[in-house]
Amino acid sequence: MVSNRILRFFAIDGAGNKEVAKSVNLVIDYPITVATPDNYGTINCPATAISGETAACTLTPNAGYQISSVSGCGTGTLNGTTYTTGAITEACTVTANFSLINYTVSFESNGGSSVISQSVTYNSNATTPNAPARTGYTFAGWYTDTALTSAFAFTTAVTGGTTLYAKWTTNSYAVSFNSNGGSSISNQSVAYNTVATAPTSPTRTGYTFGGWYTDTVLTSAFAFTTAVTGDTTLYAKWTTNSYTVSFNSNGGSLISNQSVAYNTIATAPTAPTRIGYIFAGWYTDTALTSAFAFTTPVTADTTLYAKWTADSVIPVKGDMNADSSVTVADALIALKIAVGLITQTPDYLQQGDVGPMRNNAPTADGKIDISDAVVILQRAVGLTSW
Ligand SMILES: [Ca+2]
Ligand SMILES: [Ca+2]
Repeated sequence: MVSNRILRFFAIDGAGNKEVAKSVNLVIDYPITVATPDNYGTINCPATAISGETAACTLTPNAGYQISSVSGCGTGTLNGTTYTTGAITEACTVTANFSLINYTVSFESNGGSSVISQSVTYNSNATTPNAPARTGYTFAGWYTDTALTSAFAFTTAVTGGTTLYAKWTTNSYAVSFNSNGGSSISNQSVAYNTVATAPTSPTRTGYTFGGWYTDTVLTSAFAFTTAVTGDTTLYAKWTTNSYTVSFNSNGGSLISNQSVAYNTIATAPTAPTRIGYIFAGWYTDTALTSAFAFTTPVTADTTLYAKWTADSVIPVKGDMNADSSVTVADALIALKIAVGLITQTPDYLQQGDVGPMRNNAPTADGKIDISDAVVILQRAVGLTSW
């Protein structure tokens, strides 16, 4: 609204008549002054304003400051940095105050535990927060870029809104191998959540490798497809080898094989028998020069050889078990040979071929059959003699 004063000029003649000759609008300009008491910014207003009109002023805060209040020259309005005064009807002053801006420093943990953002006054420092945590990773500092190439220094003054990004390095874990007496296996360094490589199986004399376990009592087998998430010790399992000890009787009675665990001892068997010979021990060589001691631990498949010395006593016919007498037991052996339960040997043939009876006399016929068993039985019970 304009409320200018109107100046009118009059002319008066000699008769006193007056006549309006001219009227002029007088425009009143009022001066506008500005005030920034805290000096944290400036105001730029028109120097004057026509009475009744408004004026637009531009406010410019210093770096890091913002407009906190502005008033004067009527009831003005602030829109952005432009302050529009009210209708000016007198000389007036526009006064502005400024305040420091607080900027938010926020933290993007990139998979780690969250970090609370900070409100930091312009040109002051953010506080170094406690390092975030992330399983399997080690915190490696805050960066100002998502590519993690520009490290942020907390001694750097904050001059704007800031987002910091956490950098992480993947932890590596040691996978070590306890061979439990076997050949040693090198440790492996394995990145978090990746797998170890199954090593070449260790070896151990007398034992067979039975896999890797995660526990000392060997109950939990380890799968090398399992991702490693911490230092890991694996334990080798072993099964004891068994070895066969076999006995070559060298013509004597058969002796059963023995299965003997590595590094334990075989059991000395009942001595074999051989018609016309006396057993003289077991040997490890066919030449019968190295006697075997049954106190010696077995560490491999072993064959033992019987040594025999000739018996000076002439064996009695019909004595099949070489005990120097003819009994029912001898007849039974002959019977078993006759029916195939026992293999006929030259010794058995020599001792046992006493039948059949011919002309009431024992008569060898080159084989052992039922008749021989009968004749030996007759001799055993005293029905015949020789
Ligand atoms: Ca006998
Ligand atoms: Ca016969």
